[in-house]
Amino acid sequence: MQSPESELIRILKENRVDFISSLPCEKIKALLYRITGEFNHVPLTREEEGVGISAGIALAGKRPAMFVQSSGVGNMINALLSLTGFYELPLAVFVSRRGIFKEKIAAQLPMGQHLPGILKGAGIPYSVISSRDDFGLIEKKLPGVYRNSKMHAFLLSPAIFEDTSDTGILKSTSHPITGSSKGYQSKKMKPQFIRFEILKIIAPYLDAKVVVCNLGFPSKELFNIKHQQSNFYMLGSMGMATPIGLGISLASDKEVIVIDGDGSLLMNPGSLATTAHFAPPNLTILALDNSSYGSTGGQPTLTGSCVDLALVAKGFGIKNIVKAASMKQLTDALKKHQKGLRFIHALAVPGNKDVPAIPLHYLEVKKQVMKFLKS
Ligand SMILES: Cc1ncc(C[n+]2csc(CCOP(=O)(O)OP(=O)(O)O)c2C)c(N)n1
Repeated sequence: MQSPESELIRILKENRVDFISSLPCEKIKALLYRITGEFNHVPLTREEEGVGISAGIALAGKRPAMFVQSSGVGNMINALLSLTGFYELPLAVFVSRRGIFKEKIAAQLPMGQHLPGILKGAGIPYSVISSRDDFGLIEKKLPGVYRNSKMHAFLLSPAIFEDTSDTGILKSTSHPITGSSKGYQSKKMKPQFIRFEILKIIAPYLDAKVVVCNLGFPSKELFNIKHQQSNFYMLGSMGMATPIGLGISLASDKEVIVIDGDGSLLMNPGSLATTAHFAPPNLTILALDNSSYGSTGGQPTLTGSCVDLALVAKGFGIKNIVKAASMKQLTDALKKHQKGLRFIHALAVPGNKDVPAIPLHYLEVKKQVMKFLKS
């Protein structure tokens, strides 16, 4: 029997889908790996952007499709309604629907569970695909998407990919589509450490500071290296680490350190402009740049090919910017603290440390951070 990945790819090819844009979800990482090699693939920085790109593709007479996580649909709704639906353009959106099957991340529940209601309320047609037995529904609906210029969401349960989402091909570090680094990093700036090692190096400098930590592995790793009551661990809301840190730094005198990621900063880069505008003297943004969506399977981000986050921060108006890759560069960047907003671009090699989940309830985390902020 064919794998579910192969079967889906066959259906997409039979329907002559030309372009697939995606933003990763861990539950469909094997499928995404195949798709990047077998279709014209557009790696996205934010799901909403894919709606625009797909509209352009459709205007040019080609057939677009998207693969996103249920959380990402939240980022797409306005564009789906005021662009795709409004102009009657075709778009098939395949959604990795979280929060409904063996979900370990509590923050996935609200979007994942409410998704059908949200789509229904928005008048976006959808099909629930609970298992491979439902693939017939995709075969039935997909031709109409392109024939009648309609949008349709296919809500894919992680149960479909349960047995195949961790295949050997994913162990490869090369990537078939976005290509290798263009090498903006000089030799002196060659990344040496994975995220976990960088977090260990910087841990002593986090003492008694409010630390807002990016979702996924960064938070789990930080908890296992250095938990303190002033650590705010994100579980969802990708792209919000810097905005949360900015909010705290505006409303409190405490020192704040945001540990953000390249994928997350690229999802919401405008927050660097807002941060530069206010330039809170008590805020440090540490952009942990491993050129990948590390928490969802290591898919490459565009910092590995064309984007230099330090230059992005500079362009938005942040003045105090340091690039760091070695132990000395990292510790120097944290030691030499003049007052003022600073942006530390920490270069890392891709990779996660296999650490246990955070055992604290998220409301307990909130309570501890608020208590610290009040103290
Ligand atoms: C809106 C949205 N889209 C996709 C995801 C899935 N997701 C969770 S973590 C993550 C990767 C984050 O990458 P990055 O910020 O570079 O941090 P890293 O894990 O590499 O340290 C993704 C894509 C999500 N949680 N929310």
